[in-house]
Amino acid sequence: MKRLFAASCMISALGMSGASNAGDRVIGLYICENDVGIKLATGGWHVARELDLGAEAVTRLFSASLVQMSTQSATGNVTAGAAVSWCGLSNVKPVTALEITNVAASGSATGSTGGTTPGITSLTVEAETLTLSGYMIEGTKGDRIAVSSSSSNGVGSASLTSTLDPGTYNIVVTNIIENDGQSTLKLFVDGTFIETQQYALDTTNQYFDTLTFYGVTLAKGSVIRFEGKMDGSATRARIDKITIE
Ligand SMILES: [Ca+2]
Ligand SMILES: [Ca+2]
Repeated sequence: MKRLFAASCMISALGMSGASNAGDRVIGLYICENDVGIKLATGGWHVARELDLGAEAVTRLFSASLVQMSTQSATGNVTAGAAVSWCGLSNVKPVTALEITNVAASGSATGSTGGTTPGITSLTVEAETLTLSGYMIEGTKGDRIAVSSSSSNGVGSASLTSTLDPGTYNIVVTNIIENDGQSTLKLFVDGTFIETQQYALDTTNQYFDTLTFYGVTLAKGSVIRFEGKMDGSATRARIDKITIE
C-alpha cells in the first residue's frame, strides 16, 4: 500500500477544502475524453478533470480509484467542488483530492454494516472500447460506433465481458437515432439471445436516445454482445455508450 499512499499525498496536495465522503466506496469508473468519472456508493458521481488537475494527476487518480474499486477499500476524504454536468451525466462533483485509506491498517471501516463487501454493481463503457466486428468507430472525436457494412440491412457486433458482480441488471444503451430509418439492436448474453429493440425515429433532431434492456441476468464474466442491424442503407445502428446498473 505504500505506493498508493504516496500517490494519494500528491493528489491531496492539490486542494483540501470541503472534504467529505470519507468511508465511501468506489463502485464505478467512467473514462470520457481526458477525464475520469468515479462513482461512489454513497456520494454518487465525481469526476477527475484534466482541466482541474492536469493529465498526470488524473492518471494517478484513475489508478488509485481502480485499486479502490477492485479492493472495495474505504475512501478517506474526497474533496470536491460544486456539481456540474459532465459527459452526459448530471450532478457530477469535480474532485480535487481523493484520499486512499487502507481499511485494515486504519480501522476506518467502522460504521460499515458488516457482512460481505459489495463488489462492482454498475459500469459505464464507451461503445468505442468494445470488441467490434462489422462495426467501425466514427465521429470527429471517435466517439461512437456505426455498422460498417456496405450492404443493405448489414449487421455489426459489439461485445464486452462483464466485470460486474453476478446479478440482475438493466442495460442502458445510449444510441444515436436518425431521421430516415430505424435500426434494430439485439442483445445476447453468453451466446443466448435475450431481446430485440428498435431505435426511435429522430423527428426533432434529438440525436441521442436510449434503449433499455431490463432485468438482464449476468454471471461473473458474462459476455454481453450487441448486434446492430441497419435499416436498409438509411441507418447504421450507432451506439455511443453502454451503462449497466
Ligand atoms: Ca441516415
Ligand atoms: Ca461514445
